[in-house]
Amino acid sequence: MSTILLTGFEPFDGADRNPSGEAVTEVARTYRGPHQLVTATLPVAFARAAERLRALIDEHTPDAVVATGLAAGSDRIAVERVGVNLMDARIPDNDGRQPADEASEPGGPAARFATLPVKRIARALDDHGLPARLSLSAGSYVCNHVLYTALSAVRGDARAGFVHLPWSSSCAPEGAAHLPDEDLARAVGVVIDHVFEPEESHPGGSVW
Ligand code: PCA
Repeated sequence: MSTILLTGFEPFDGADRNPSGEAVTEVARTYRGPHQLVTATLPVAFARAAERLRALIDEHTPDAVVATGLAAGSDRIAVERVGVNLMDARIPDNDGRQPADEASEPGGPAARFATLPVKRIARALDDHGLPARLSLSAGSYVCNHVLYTALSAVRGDARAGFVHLPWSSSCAPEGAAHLPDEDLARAVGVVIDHVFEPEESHPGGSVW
């Protein structure tokens, strides 16, 4: 049986909820296989998030890592294609740390491509009526750091990638784009159902 490590994040930036952690908790509650699912809610703190992720990978040796986070302002589910070796924070993390122009991993490659079948996943989301797009940047905050770290930490041919979620309807700030809570949980479920499928090769560009 394959093991998937699925993560979301705690709240940050003064919010009291984070839809990614909530969607992951909901999937953990309802998932019925066929894979073994290990779930975690990561702190929105550069050092501790990476440390926790590496510890989870050491402990469970997952065959795939699917990390999720909130992209406030987005109205679509964004399947990230690349993590960059950069920490450049617009706001302090939950430990008060605000790196500027620092490497995620000193000496590491400038970028690492996600190894999930990103086009296959974006299409699957679309097939399920969920608004999806491919994204060429996960930013330079804690989500990107987690994606870059996951791609560095997985063993052998294990896959890793990141999916950014919009706000959920129940916690979106006034005027912010959002999707129904159940759609976000459903989207995370669709993603994990397709992580081991072959990638689709067709022209796609950055927008689905
Ligand atoms: N989103 C932030 C960090 C945690 C989260 O849910 C980001 O996009 O980096």
